[in-house]
Amino acid sequence: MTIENCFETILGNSIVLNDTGHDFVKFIHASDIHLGAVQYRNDYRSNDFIQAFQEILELAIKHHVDFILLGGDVFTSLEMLPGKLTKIVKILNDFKEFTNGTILIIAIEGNHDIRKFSRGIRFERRGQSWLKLLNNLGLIVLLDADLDALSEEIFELYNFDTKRGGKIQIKNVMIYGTRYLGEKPISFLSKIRKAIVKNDDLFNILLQHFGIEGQMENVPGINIEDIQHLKHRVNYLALGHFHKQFILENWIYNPGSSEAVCSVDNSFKRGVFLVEILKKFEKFEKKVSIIRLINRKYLWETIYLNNEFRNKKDIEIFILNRLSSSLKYLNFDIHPSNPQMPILYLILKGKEPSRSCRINEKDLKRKICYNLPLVDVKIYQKFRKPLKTLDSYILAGKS
Ligand SMILES: [Mn+2]
Repeated sequence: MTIENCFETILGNSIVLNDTGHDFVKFIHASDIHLGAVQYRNDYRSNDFIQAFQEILELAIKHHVDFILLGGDVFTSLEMLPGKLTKIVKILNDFKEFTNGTILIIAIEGNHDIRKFSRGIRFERRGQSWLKLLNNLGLIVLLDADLDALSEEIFELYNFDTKRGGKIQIKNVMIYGTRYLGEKPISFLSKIRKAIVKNDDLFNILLQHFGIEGQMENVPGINIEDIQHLKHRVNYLALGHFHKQFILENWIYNPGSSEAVCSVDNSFKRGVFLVEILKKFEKFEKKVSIIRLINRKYLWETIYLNNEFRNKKDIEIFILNRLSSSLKYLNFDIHPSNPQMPILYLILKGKEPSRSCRINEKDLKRKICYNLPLVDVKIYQKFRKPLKTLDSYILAGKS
C-alpha cells in the first residue's frame, strides 16, 4: 500500500518552483498555531489546528514562497498525543518531499512550546520541545541564539549538519531568531540589537515571541518606545504571541493565531501575512498582504432559564428544544468529521437551577452534539444569583 502525499492529493503533482532571482523574495509569516489544542477534549476540533497548519503550507506552495516564518507557539504544550504528532510529522514530510526541500520552515519556540500543564514542575528549564524534535528530524529550521555568548557570536549561522544556529540567509534576506525570552525580554533586546549586523545589501528580519503593550486589552506587552532602537537594524520585526493581528509603524508585524484557541480569539482579526520583498535601485521595497485562513465556523446562543424545573432532565430537554428551533437552519449531516459543523458557545442565563437540577456540562454537551450538527459546545453558566431572603440575613447575623 502506498500512502499518498497529502499535498499531491490536494494540489496535483505540478509544482512551479520560485526561480525569480536573488532580488525578489516572498515569504509567509504565521504564528501561534497551537498544535495539540483541545486534543483531550475533542478529537475533531483538535484536528482543526492541524488543518490550519496544513492550509498555511498549501498557501506557501500556491504562492511559490521562498520560506515560511513561524513566530512561536507552534505547539500548545509539551503534552502531545502520539497520533497527533504522527499526523504532523507526516504533513511536514509530505511538504518537504512535494517541494523538494525548497521551502524552508523557520521557527522559534514560544512560551507554549515549552509549557507543561502538570502541576508544580518547572519544565521550561530542561530545554525540551517538539520543535527541537522536528528540527533534529530535518523538517524545520529552529533558530535559537546563544545569548550568553559574546556579541559577535550570539547569532551563529544555522548549520544544517549540527542543526543549530541563530540566523539563516535566504537570497538577500537574513533571518535572526531567539527562543521565548520570558516576560521581560527588554534586557536581552539591546544585546540582540548589537549582535545584528547592519548591511545595506541584506533585508534583516528578527523573529520574536512577545506582544506590544496596548494591542490587547489587559494583556501585558513590551512598550513600543523600548524597541525603537531595533528599528535601525531590523527591517521586519516578525512577532508571535498575541492572538490578535496587528501591524505597527510599517515594520512590526504580528499575524495572530491561525485558529481560535479560545472563544475570544474568534472576535480578533487573525490570519497570516504574505510578504514580498523586492530590491530596486539599491533599496528594498516591501508589500504585505493579509490572508485569512478558512477556520471552523462558530456561533453564540443565549438561553434564559426562567421556568421552574422538576429535575435535570427537564432542563436538558428545554435547552435541546430551544437549540433545535434556533439552529433549524443548520441542515448538515450530523457527523463529527463534517468540517461544516460549527462550534457552539452557549450562554445560560436567568434563574439558577436548584441544587437537585444542577447542570452537568459534560452530559449536556454530549447530548447537544448527539442531536444537533455541532462539532463542540462550550457552556457558560451566567445565572443571576438568587436574592437573599430577610430570614437568611437574620440567620447569618446570628452565627
Ligand atoms: Mn499563543
